[in-house]
Amino acid sequence: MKDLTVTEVRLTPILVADPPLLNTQGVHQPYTPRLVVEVVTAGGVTGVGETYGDTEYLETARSLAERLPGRSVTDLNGLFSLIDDVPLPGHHVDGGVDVGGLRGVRTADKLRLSVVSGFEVACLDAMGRAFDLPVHALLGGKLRDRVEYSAYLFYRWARHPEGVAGEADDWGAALDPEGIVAQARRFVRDHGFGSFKLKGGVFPPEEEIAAVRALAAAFPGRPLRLDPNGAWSVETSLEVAAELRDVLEYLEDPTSGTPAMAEVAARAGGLPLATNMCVTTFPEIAEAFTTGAVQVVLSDHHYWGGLRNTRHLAEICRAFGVGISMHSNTHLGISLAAMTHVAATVPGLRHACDTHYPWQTEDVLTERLTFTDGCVTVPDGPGLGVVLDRARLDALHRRWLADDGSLRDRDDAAAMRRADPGWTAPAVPRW
Ligand code: GKR
Ligand code: MG
Repeated sequence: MKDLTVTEVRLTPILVADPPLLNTQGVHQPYTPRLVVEVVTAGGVTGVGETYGDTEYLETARSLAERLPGRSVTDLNGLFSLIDDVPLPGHHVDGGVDVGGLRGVRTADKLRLSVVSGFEVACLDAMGRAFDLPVHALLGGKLRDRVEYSAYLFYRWARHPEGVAGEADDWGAALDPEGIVAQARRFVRDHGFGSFKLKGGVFPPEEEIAAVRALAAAFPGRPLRLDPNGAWSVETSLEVAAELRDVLEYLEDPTSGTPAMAEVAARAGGLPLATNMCVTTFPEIAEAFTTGAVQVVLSDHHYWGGLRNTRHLAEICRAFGVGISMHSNTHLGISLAAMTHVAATVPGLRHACDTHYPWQTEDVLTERLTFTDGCVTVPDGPGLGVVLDRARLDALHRRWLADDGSLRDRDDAAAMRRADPGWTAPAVPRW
């Protein structure tokens, strides 16, 4: 058997091109930080993982990386003990830090677990390569051969603000119902998506209701979701729920905080609520599930500490009769592969997963993953089934090195201030 002892961990922070997608906090920066984790073993096998790349993640990852050599890549449980001893970046405290706005508190747990996830995925990839097994086999085996994703629609500008360097694309602006429907049609043409999620919280709710209605008219009977990232009050959420109940699969994080979500859920006339904001760690589950605040949890395997924890979460959801699907943020193919492997193993996955991937024209893989009929075929090759393109990785790392620091931490509000100097991200629901 190959020697699975870790001899080296390579961390490569990168900046990835991102289009000017709008959300309630602001707009995406032209480049978003991600971190690629490589775990090298004595037997010559290397595994890759990907996670958030902002400075605090990178610093925490560096401390964890120092502790890994000499341990086995099979010691996945040990990663969680190791991370507990890792010092948190300066401003973090164990209880959590208020990151401002509707995003609320970012807990130390979430930071640690997001870092662990990149290492866990890299270790699973290394194990899979060493044993000649796909990651889904290491997770107990796939239950499906394809994982369905939804088209992730965004209001967007045609280009980044004047004076901001960024990559051009040919999508044009989408700022009204016609623009959103045109965007959806392109996603269907290029990737075959069969369900649609609109990122809301950008315009007054009546405009976003009109956009969802236009999607329903253009794609009758297709599952639709609207996600304003907590930008609405309870009353506004209820008004939107009443307007769109007949066409929505679910309403995602209409309002902010578990008690407010519970109030909306109780009065939304049976329209399910989904979240990737009020249930993001295990300690948050009890309140949300016992108060009926959410009917679908969107797991981000990064927040949750990796693929095995995502499966634990899925089991807890199953026990409570709560649905499960996947959340995404700007990410590359390593994370899409990881999401696909774990999603393939989760029983009762009834909602298409989210992905930003089609918005990312750059990647660090020799071959990008593709969507057919909106689905990714579950890779059956060893490990994640993806191959790192070192030249691409180096190029995106050089971009990170060349940055003066202003893009190394994602800040949608700061990016918006380049267009609107008076902009501040809302701290309370906007509508
Ligand atoms: O990329 O603008 C965005 C999204 O708003 C992202 O930051 C969210 O985390 O996609 C996410 C969501 O579903 O809330
Ligand atoms: Mg969401």
